[in-house]
Amino acid sequence: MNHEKEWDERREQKGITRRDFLKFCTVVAGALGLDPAFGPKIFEAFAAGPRPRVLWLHFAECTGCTEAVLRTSSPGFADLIFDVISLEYHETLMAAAGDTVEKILTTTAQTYSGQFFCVVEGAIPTADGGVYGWIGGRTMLSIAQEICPKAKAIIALGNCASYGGLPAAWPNPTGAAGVEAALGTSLRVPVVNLPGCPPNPVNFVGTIANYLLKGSLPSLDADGRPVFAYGNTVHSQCPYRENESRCLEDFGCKGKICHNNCPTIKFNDGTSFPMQAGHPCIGCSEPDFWDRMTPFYQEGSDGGEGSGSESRSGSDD
Ligand code: FSX
Ligand code: F3S
Repeated sequence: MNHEKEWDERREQKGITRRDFLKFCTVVAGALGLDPAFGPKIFEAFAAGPRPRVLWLHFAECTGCTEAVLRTSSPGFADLIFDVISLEYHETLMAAAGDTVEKILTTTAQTYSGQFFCVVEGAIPTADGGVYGWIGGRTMLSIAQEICPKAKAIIALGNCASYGGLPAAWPNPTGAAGVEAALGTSLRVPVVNLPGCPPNPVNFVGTIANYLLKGSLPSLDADGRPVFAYGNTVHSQCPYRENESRCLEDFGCKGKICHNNCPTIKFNDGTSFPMQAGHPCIGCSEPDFWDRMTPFYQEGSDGGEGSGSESRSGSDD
């Protein structure tokens, strides 16, 4: 059976219509800054196959990045995402555990060396030889040192994998660091950082789509983030710029110094984003955000009752 037919059947078994998938591809095209007319091209790129192989590693984290991918509204966003990649290893989603799956990780990395994407979630504890983080009797550091250099490219998913995130907050006794910092300058594999706590799954799929469409990784900013998603500040895309009753700057919003596309792509199938729900931006897409962006909240200039109170009630647009 050819790939497109097999893919079509699998999609239909999951109750995802061609139309659903096309709609999703149009959202991805929008995230990539492409005209919506590119939606069908992305659709074709995913359908043409083969699906890119992915080994997905979990290190020091809250697993919110995977949860962000899984806990989304219908049509099954997670199904859509996991339909565009061939997921060979993912500790949260695998039913099996123990020696058998550990073997899958090492043998797949060996067999497909240079051909798979390695998605990393979570920071890597590096202090004292990495003794502060273990999985299956090995340090997270040694797993990363074995698997990551064999990848075609590494996608650091979330702020923890990108820059250390919460585990690296001061005083960082475990020496937690993002993938690039933990593996050092000897790492020859390109790393795409997709920060956010959690990151937007659309930007993850956009990165893969960019690769399938152009055969290359997206262009990155100075902090290793794709320009298509992180090229502008949150504030510059925020619909509440001119609306004092909704703007949350007085309450500590970091939208002016944080780069991400939350207001345009939104979360949960385009439903909402933090400021729309009345929550200030906490700057979670920037390096060292726990040290640089805290306190996340501040009392409003009128003691908390004036500016922004309408949005804090959770009212919609
Ligand atoms: Fe970090 Fe992700 Fe925040 Fe949590 O895997 S970016 S703490 S949402 O889970 O790593
Ligand atoms: Fe939006 Fe006001 Fe924050 S315009 S990004 S809520 S500062």
